[in-house]
Amino acid sequence: MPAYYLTTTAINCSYLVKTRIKFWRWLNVERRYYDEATIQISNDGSSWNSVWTNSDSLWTTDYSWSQYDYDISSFADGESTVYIRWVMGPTSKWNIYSGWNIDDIEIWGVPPGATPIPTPTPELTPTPCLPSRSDFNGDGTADIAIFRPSSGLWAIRRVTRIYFGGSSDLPEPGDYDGDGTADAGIFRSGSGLWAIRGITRIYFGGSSDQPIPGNYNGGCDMDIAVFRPASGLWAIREFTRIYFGGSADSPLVVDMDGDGRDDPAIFRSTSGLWAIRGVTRFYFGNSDDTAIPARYQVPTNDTPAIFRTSSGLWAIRGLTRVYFGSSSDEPIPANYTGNGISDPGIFRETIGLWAIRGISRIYFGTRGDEPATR
Ligand SMILES: [Ca+2]
Ligand SMILES: [Ca+2]
Ligand SMILES: [Ca+2]
Ligand SMILES: [Ca+2]
Repeated sequence: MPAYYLTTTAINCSYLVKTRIKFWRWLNVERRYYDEATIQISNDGSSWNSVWTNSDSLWTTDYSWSQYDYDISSFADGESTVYIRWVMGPTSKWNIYSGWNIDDIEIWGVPPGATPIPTPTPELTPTPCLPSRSDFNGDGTADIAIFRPSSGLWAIRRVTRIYFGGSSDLPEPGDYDGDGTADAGIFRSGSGLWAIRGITRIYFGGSSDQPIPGNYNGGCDMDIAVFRPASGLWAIREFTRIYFGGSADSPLVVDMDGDGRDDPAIFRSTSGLWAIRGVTRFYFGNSDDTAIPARYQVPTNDTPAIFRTSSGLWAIRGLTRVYFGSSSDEPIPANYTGNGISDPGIFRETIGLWAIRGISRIYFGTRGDEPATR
């Protein structure tokens, strides 16, 4: 049998050190000369390094499940893309055994700067899982993408062009099934339809609601949710219904405490109030401003920020103030480079310009298009 591969999606370890992989195994193979069983690691999905390989002198004969634990720090620490694969083969055609059986795969690590790990009972934290909003090909970067309501076109730069949805729909991309790639999805406010391409069609919410998908309940998947300004209702599908904020507020979907779950939040531009439910309240910005929180400082937490349309100011709380863009632009901070950090970027719909600060200026899309990058 030739080699077969079981490969993970890209795992973001950019905020970890002392990274390890743990899993349970039940493996039976001949010695390596006849049957090869290996675990490999890669930062790009094409160049692979060995983590473990079976013995060339002894057969591997598991007779029960056992947990194994390997140090992958030399390839994983601080890396935004880490792929791991289990390889079965090539094998001989004689003496057929069970091969790999694996279960309960976990990535462990510690944040840099934490106190040294005590032994023999290390304090380890699992990697938070962050569903991508607009990484349509799963390579770790937010992709530049537009939705054209007139035809339902989704054009995703260097990835694909598909038709999904139409003129009465809002583009709501995100990884709704948690497989590591963002999915094209739309919300049709007239009927409350959510259609996620290849995954689901359901009705949730109605014509007075704003779509606010996010990852509220943890896991790796985006959760369907709506905000109803008149009553301040947050309805999060298969999770909860709460009241927070009201008609004067812009709903924000943010994870400022970095626990891997988005929290309901509002920006009240009349007073500059930010209220993050159960986390904090503070004042930042004013009535000229649009709230644009994103992961400007670390990959695991959103940082408050505003875009001042009149002047093109980006004010990122506790970090910086820069001028980028103007009143004809839509601010779109996103992880354009794949390091997990959001870079300021703008889409100028009138001419189809995408300008990513310090990185690139390209033309993609045209008048009437809506950006589908998040
Ligand atoms: Ca991508
Ligand atoms: Ca997906
Ligand atoms: Ca979720
Ligand atoms: Ca949170």
